[in-house]
Amino acid sequence: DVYSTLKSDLLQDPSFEFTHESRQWLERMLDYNVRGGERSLSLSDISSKLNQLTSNTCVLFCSVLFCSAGKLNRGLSVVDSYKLLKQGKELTDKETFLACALGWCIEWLQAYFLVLDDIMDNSVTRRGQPCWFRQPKVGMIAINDGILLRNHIHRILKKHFKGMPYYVDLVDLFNEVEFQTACGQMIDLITTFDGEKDLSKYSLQIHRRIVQYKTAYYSFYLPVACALLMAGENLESHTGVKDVLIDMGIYFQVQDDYLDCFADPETLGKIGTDIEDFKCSWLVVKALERCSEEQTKILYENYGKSEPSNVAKVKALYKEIDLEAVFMEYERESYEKLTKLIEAHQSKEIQAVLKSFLAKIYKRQK
Ligand code: GPP
Ligand code: MG
Ligand code: MG
Ligand code: MG
Repeated sequence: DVYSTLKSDLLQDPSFEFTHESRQWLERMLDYNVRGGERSLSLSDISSKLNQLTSNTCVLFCSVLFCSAGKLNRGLSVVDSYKLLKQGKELTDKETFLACALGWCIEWLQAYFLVLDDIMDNSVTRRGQPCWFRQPKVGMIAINDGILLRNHIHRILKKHFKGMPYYVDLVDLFNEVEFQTACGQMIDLITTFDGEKDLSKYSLQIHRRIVQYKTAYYSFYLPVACALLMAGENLESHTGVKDVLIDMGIYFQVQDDYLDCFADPETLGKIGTDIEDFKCSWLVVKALERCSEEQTKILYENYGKSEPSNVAKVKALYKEIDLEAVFMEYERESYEKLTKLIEAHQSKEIQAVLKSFLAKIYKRQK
């Protein structure tokens, strides 16, 4: 419901004279990228489709609906965190609306990043559907759509939060986090494309720096920071929380790197491109640590090439040195470390927020 309200506000924005065509474009673009494809069908569309199907195809159709939607983890975390910070007190309708609206602002931010990231990474699918720029009639218009998605965040904030005492802090928070993410994306890209393809420059330290900036701030710190501001807290007095969230974000991106190679693209909703793109992925860093001289040679010869035969050789090598087991061990250790850090925190409410976050991502498959 909140998504529909926000979308309809944006489609009636008085600062622009919409035509039928431009309104239609925007609506399709939002449903495709913010909601993620088929899930944006109305309930009556869905039930009329289901009526036409046999039971097997019905199950298939439902799983397609499920796969093509975003998980909304980041957005829902704002609402969950705010509830926990309110210590289980019933939220008013207004508070619920505002927490959901902030959650959607993060989903808008994510849509903006993904539309552009997919162009930069030359990706094929996202959330079980073709990347937006690969849609016929879209192409590089997707760049401007990304810019619009970015602007929508501030239109939503202005419309619904302008009178709030924390409005300036909220705007500043979104700007700071966007800046940090763009810097992370910059180092992800320049590490990959800087001159000769040279694997010897890749290390765990460089990987950590990239993922801290490109993923952790907007995916983990931002939702909790939004909830804290709404609850009237000062962000400066919560630096300990920030540190745990950044570590959690790093663990989350290591999972993303692992899934890029090892997950079933049907489940993941996207086809991995890290090997072809010569990315400084956690997997290649770990492989470099563990390879014999012979195996290192294979990695150097095949990493960063788009031919399927080269990619297959890298994947076979990853299996040979059992990177899956290395990842499982990393996952177990990270979970333990993060749990200890969380339990060291003095506030029980904040502990609950952080634990619910960790539970959502531990051993995720998509
Ligand atoms: C995830 O990297 C990082 C982002 C989506 C941030 C993009 C930032 C911009 C300023 C555009 P990734 O490429 O590993 O994600 P995925 O695997 O989902 O493509
Ligand atoms: Mg990327
Ligand atoms: Mg990408
Ligand atoms: Mg990735």
